[in-house]
Amino acid sequence: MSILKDLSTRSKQGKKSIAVLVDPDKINELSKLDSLLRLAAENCVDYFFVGGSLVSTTNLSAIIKYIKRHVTLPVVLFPGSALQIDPSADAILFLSLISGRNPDLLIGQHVIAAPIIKSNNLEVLPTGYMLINSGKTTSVAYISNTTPIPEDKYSLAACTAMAGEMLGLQLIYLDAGSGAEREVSSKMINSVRKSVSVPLIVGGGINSAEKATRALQAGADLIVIGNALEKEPDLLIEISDSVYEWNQSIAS
Ligand code: 1GP
Repeated sequence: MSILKDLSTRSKQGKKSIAVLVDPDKINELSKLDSLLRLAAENCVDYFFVGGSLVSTTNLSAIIKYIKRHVTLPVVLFPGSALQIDPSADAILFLSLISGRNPDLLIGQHVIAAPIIKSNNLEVLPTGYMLINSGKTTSVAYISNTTPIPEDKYSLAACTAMAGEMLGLQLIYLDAGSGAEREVSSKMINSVRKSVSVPLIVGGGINSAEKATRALQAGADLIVIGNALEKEPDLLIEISDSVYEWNQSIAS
């Protein structure tokens, strides 16, 4: 099944998913991934996301191949630019940064990327990408040269997501930015959740099982965890247990 179909089906059933984010710049040796890969295989992780707002190393392809060699989970590109396209992944988040007004990230990079993506087998996941203010300036806000949506402007975020859905985007990703001081609030997630019916991805600053659970309760379908696992890989066990319990309660 395609990743998009799988996510939509799970979302309609109320089932939650987890993506582990790997930032290539943080991986100076592939073996650094070993404990995370083992934990992902042993727990209920659904996807690996690979990418970053600024990737300055050339190991993207090697990392994707290494992940695919060790686990059977789909690898999804989470690119900061058209430079981060790699055919060894399974899919690409085709991100339009709809919270910002930088034309290059609304449509420009996409024009450059389109023929490259078309010439290989990557599944395209058209995604409305929305940055939410989370405290101090994040790398993604700085590099994208966009202003995140203020964290208390719930209807602004809801209308942005609505417009994205009306434009045909099939996923909405609310991101506080990697390592954010404050994760996206429950109220913000909830107001966006109520405004669209496409699956909702939430990430940035989720560094405890409590925060992960709060995001799921507020309406996130897929939570993305990166930074926190670099410091504490075992956190994945706790988060995965909460997601597992949630999904079991839906099944029964
Ligand atoms: C960032 O949503 C992702 O774009 C994940 O954020 O690294 O803070 O988990 P963290």
